[in-house]
Amino acid sequence: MDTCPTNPSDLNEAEENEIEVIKKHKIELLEDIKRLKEEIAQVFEEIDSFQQAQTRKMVQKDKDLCIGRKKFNMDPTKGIQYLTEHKVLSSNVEEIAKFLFKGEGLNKTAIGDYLGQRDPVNLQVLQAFVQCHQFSNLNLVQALRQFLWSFRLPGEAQKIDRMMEAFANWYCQCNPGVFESTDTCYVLSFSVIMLNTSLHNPNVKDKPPFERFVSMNRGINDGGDLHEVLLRSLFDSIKNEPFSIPEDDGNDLTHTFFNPSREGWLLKLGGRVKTWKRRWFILTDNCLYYFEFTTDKEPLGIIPLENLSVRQVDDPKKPNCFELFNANSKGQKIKACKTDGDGKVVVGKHQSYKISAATPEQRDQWIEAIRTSITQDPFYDLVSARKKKIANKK
Ligand code: 4IP
Repeated sequence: MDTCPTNPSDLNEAEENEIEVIKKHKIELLEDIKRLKEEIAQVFEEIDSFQQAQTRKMVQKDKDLCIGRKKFNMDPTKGIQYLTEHKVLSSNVEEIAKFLFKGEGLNKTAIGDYLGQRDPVNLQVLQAFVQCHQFSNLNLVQALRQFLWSFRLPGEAQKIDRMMEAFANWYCQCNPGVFESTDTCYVLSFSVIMLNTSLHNPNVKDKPPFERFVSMNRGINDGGDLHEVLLRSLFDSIKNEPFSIPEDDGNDLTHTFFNPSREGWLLKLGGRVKTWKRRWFILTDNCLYYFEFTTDKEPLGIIPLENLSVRQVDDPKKPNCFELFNANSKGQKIKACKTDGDGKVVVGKHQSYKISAATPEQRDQWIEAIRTSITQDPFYDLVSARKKKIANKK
């Protein structure tokens, strides 16, 4: 039915009402839109500030990570402490181990130092770190290549012992049945490292043939011999390609691990007559030699380092001093020989050797090199102790 009004004034009123209603709706709609816009703006603002906070957090985390790495490289324990305190790392040992295993921006000497420490947490991290390596179906040399590349083996015998023990344990778990025991794997690992040195260190003139490598490893498999095919493959692998060792300080394993050597001018204090003499020192084969001139063939003195200790000392007259001393038998003369004024070789008269270096850095480098040299013997002792253990199982 047609509902159009017939009266024009009625029509206007109806129209006006309708217009009013439309206007009201429009106003409401505009208000709704305005409110919605405000809400959207607010949401965007919140998203923005959330993103900014996230970015700030990430930037802060990156900064903390960067600082933590630097600290770690200077002092590994302090570095890890910083990273956990700043929540870059949790204190979970697996997480710390993965961080070290990944090793981004970390100095491999510092990683080795951290892993070698005796603290219970470090020992747990060491276990977890070793288990980050995948050794299944790798022969011992392949596994050692991987392992020795992931950090720099410290010089201290006890640290090396712990690390190689952890390595041997994990290798045997990854490759059951290859060796009779972890001790076999441990001894063979050292044997392979020594072989690497003998074959590739230019200072070692007597290069061992395969037969010597076989005889070195007689009876190490819990009394039995290892299969020659296995030994041959390890021998050939090392002969064809030496271990690659991280070179944080420019040295490599073949030179520093077993045959540390160093030479340079130092001042030495006399034994009975306390005069300082400038001498050319050479550290090699676990002995310290000193010469009057660099070109001299015969040394003025030879000091075997066996059983000696070295430490930094102060002297009122000379800077950067260190001393070789006998920690076990104080007051006794150090076993050494020297050439006297008539050219005769006589025993030394020193209870300690006080030596002065040109700079604190050189002093520290000499101390470190001598220490590394001194730790050779306990290291060999470790292997022979393990061999004895195997022999006693027979
Ligand atoms: C000498 O002093 C030298 O310092 C010797 O050093 C030293 O022997 C002597 O020690 C000391 O008496 P003078 O030259 O002033 O006489 P070098 O051999 O390097 O020349 P050491 O044992 O340090 O080599 P004693 O202990 O022999 O007196």
